Amino acid sequence: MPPKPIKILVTGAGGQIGTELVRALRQRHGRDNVTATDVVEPSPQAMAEGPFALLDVTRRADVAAAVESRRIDVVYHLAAILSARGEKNPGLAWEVNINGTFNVLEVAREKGLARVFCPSSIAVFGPETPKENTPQETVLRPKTMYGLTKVAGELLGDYYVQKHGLDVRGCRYPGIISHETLPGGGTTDYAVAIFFEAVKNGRYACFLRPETRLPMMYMPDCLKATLDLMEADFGRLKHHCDFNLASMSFSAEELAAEIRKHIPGLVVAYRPDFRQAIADSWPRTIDDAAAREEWGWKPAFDLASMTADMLRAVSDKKTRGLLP
Ligand code: NAD
Ligand code: AKB
Repeated sequence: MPPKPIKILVTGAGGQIGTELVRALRQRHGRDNVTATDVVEPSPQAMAEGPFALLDVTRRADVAAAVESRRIDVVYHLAAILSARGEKNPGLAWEVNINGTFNVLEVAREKGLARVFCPSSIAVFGPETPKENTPQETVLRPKTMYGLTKVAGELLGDYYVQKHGLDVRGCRYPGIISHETLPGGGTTDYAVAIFFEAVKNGRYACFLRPETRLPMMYMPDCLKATLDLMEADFGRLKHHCDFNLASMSFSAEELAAEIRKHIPGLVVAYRPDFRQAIADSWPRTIDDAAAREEWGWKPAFDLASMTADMLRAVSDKKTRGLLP
């Protein structure tokens, strides 16, 4: 008998990471074994790619019903309100990030799910954290609502591992750079927007100062990290929900200079807004030795290869008339 297929549910699947993670999971596990869910309906194209259900993670009974009716084994819980949007609406960030995550973990415990993925973020760090080579174990005193909900999410996930024997895993993603779905209201979003504006108009107004350096990662590495962590041998993991994860770090002006190697005329103006204070509170570089040791993490892309690939993909969208 062939092994029973794993049934997967993804929350927040219409977002920047979810759109591409759902595709990667469907390639691995089969189209109909991966249900994408979100509080908003996706594009008709995404709808046509496989099963979708509307699901608000703040409604625990609905989460339980979706898991039950679709006989779900594994949840990738991506629904969240990110840093900049969270500062504009802290109540919503609390509701979705804290109560939504609690609901997903409670349902996972009640239904005896095999595994849950709850991503965290470099937003768990704050101004008192060492900024260079930020250690795995360090001060977690973030100054944003998003950051504090992510600290709580890590602690909650670890609590379910220790207290209930639930297999919960997560890593602290840096800013994710991608070209399929635009980011949903974070502080690192400039590093995506600059590519689209460079290709469309040859100019970009950046909301961070030129010297602001942040940890970033290209989407193919983000997907690889997620899948590798979820497929790692549980017995090898000493950490569970809080793995530091690194790939590249660059400042806004270094990114602009790299893009200028391909688009020499790019003009960038710097007009810092409220997101500057958030960026200033985050690390510049990350020590991800625990992820490397415990599940073999190794990124493939650096600034030069990511930039070349992003420009190829965004220019291709322009040629096909698909730019947003
Ligand atoms: P995103 O903002 O692009 O997508 C989040 C999705 O959640 C959206 O589609 C939104 O509609 C949905 N959502 C919001 N409220 C909901 C609710 N009540 N119920 C169900 N869905 C709801 O976010 P993303 O960038 O794809 O991030 C996914 C996860 O990765 C989040 O946990 C985020 O904190 C984490 N993360 C992302 C980054 C990044 O740079 N993208 C970096 C660090 C961590
Ligand atoms: C944000 O900027 O809020 C996210 C993140 C780093 O968590 N991209």
